[in-house]
Amino acid sequence: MTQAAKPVVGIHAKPIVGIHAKPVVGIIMGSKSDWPVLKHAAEILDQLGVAYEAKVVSAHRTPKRLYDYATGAQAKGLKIIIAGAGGAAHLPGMAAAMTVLPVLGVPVATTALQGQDSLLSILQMPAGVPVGTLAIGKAGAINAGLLAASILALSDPELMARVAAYREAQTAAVPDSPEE
Ligand code: RP5
Repeated sequence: MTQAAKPVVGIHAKPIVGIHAKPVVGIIMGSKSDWPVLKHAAEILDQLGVAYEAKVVSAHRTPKRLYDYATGAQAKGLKIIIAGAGGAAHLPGMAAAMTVLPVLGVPVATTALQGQDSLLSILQMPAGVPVGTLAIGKAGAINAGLLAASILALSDPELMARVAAYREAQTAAVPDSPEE
């Protein structure tokens, strides 16, 4: 029997005309304890109106769940996987090994080595199976969401406009003076 991954959150899609109702981004994480970091990717996708799903998929604790998720991702309509993990952090690389979808890896800081272990583990993929590696922690999760949206926007002009508007709002929010 297939070991189904229990969703942490379901399918989030803001009612913006033209977006996909089905998840196109799969956010996976090695542990529920990674969610405080990975939720920042989810929040960006919410803001940009990109439908996603988020699941706990551990490479070492639930290897069959990972196999089923990665091998089935393309067929169920996912376009990009964001994979976050801490420690040895083999989840992004293992997921990438089992799908040709782009995999964006987010290193999660754990207490022992502050995420440098995860960063190097995710980053140093041998040639042939890429993982697009983001920064450690919250910044990496936010950028994974933004990068996923930019990739999807290549074939979705309305999403491209929303990504551009996000950037413009960000620029407009930067004060001239630190005392403003
Ligand atoms: C990794 O081990 C997870 O990605 C998490 O970052 C880390 C610790 O997991 P827990 O012990 O908190 O479940 O697999």
